[in-house]
This record gives sequence, structure tokens and C-alpha cells, in this order.
Amino acid sequence: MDLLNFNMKTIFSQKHKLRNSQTELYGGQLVRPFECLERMDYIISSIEDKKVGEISEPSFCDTDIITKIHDKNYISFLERAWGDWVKSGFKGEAIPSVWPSRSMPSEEIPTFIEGELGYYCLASETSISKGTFEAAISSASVALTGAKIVSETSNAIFSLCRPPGHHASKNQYGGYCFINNAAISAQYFLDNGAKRVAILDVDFHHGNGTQDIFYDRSDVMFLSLHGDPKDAFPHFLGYENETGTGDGDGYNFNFPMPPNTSYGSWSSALNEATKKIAEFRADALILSLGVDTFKNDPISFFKLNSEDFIDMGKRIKGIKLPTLFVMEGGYAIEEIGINTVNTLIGFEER
Ligand code: SP5
Ligand code: ZN
Repeated sequence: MDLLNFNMKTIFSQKHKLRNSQTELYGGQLVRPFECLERMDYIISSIEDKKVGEISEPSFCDTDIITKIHDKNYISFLERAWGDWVKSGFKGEAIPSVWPSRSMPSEEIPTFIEGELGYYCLASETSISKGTFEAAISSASVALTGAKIVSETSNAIFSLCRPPGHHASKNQYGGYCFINNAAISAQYFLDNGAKRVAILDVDFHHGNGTQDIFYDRSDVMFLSLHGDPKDAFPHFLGYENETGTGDGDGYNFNFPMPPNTSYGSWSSALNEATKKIAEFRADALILSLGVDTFKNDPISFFKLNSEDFIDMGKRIKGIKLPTLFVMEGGYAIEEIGINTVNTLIGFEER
């Protein structure tokens, strides 16, 4: 007897709770972070309510894959940052206050923690707190476990990652992200038989980190649908004219969209992106799934309704590739569960 309505397995670990930062610099104040741990409770209860499928613990991680994507000195900085910050006598959470900006372009890496934070951070809304690194590694293991199962079985998997990853670049954290879970999953696929991998990023924000990581590579195509960086975070990447460089020229596609974009025009951009993926002849698809495109998201400006995510899932199914869903953003926490699960259900429905 089939007790499940659907059959999409979720990989998830409670270790995400080790990331429990209490401060986000927002509007000149330190507020409770939008990227909070309750987000996961809402998603898990929707998965259970709708009987999406079994939920299991991660069982695989590989630091070599992580350091194929991220600089080793960046990962070791993340590992010791909180300890070094506390040792320096600071009382709050770790937030940088100075950067190697346009007028100070030295590439020297400072040795004092305040300087190191500026070097390795791209957005100061993301505080580092106790346990952040351990949670980021756990999130990476959730992604890699999902990638391994997709690679071995071709079944679609939902890697319910927290913290998210798509803003993390080769050597910078920010936008609530530390390790790029989608990027390490792509590397896993390539190291295990795939020749070409597409990463489709439907989070409201441009996936600047993923773009940075694969910008000069032709084995990973990156496509991102997002709020126009003129108006939306991360502001300094995500324009349409960013198409890749060197070997990667022609393998990066940005679809920036203006405030109040609704599903009609959003889904036209999705159709364009799916055509590019088909032409690329990818062996696998990674879906960077943020549901901050939802109309009530507190920090975003698209106008998607909950039902639109069902249609989105259907269209992603239409790409007809082994698919790994990797959780990114979504901050309307009352509806984050249904919006996420609607995407998975739309994909699973025959
Ligand atoms: C993974 C992810 O979704 N990260 C997003 C990080 C965004 N952080 C900066 C938010 C700044 C929001 N400004 C909103 C103005 C609203 N009126
Ligand atoms: Zn986002």
C-alpha cells in the first residue's frame, strides 16, 4: 500500500540549528535575521502534511569537493573566524566594518580578524556566530548526499539545505551563505560521470556566488532569474550582459526583472532558460530553489502566488533531467512550507 502521495525524498539535518545568529544589519539596526531556523520547521511540516516522501539524514560529505570550489584559505577562515573574533574581546556577533573597496585595492590579506572579515565577506547583513561553520558544513553534506543519490539513481531529490549557498563565491560569504551547496553538488556530478551540468537559480536574488564560481567554465551552465540588481541585492552582479568569460563565454545567463514582476513574465523568462538548458544537453540539473519570489516575501519584490510554484515545478519537470533541488532563500515563513512543497509537488505530479 502506498502511504505517500508523492515520492520525492528529502535530505535534511537538524544540525542546521547550529546556525542561530541573532543579528542582521538591516536599515541601520541589528534585527533578528530573516534567515532564521524556524524556516525549516515550516518546510518540514508541509512535507509531512502533503506526504511528499521520506525524510532522511545526510550520510556523505567530502572536503576535497568543497575545496575544489572554495579557496582553502577561505574555508579555514570560516572554521576559525568565530573563535578569533571572541579571542579579540568583541562582545557582539562578527560583522565586518571595512573592505578592500575600489579605492583600497590591495590584495594583501590582513591578519587581524576585523581585516580578515572585510576580506572574506561580501555583505555585512550576515553576522558570523558560534556554530555557523559547523552548520554550513552540515548544509554541504545535505547537498552532497542528495547529489550522490541523484547521481546513482537518477531520482529527483530535495536537499533541504540551511544555511543557503548561492551567494557564497570562491572566497567570500554573505547574503546568509557560506558554502555554495549548489556549486559543490555540480562538482560532485562532474566528478562522477556527468559531462555537463546546468544550475538553474530561481531564488529572488541573483546567484552571484554560483556565477563567480563557474564564470570561466563550460562544463557548468549557470542561469539565474532574479530581481534587477539595480534595485535588488546583491546589487553588484546579475546583469544581462554577464555572459561568461574564456571557456565559459556563452555559458552564463542572467534574467533580471523589475519590481512587481508577476508569474506571467517570470515564467516566460523560465521558458527561455529551459531552452538554453536543452541546447546545452546537460546530463543533470541543479535547481537553486528560493521561494522569496513569493508576493509576501518581506525583503523581495516579485509577485508570485502560492499556486504559481506548482506550475513552476511542472515546467522544471519538463526539462526532463535528473534533478537535485537545493534550498536557498524564502523569508515569508508562514508560507515558505507550502511554496516549497508546491514546487516539489508540481514536479512530481503526473
Ligand atoms: C539566500 C538569500 O535569499 N539571501 C538573500 C540575502 C539578502 N540580504 C540583504 C537584504 C536586503 C534587503 N533590502 C530590502 C529592502 C526592502 N524594502
Ligand atoms: Zn534570495
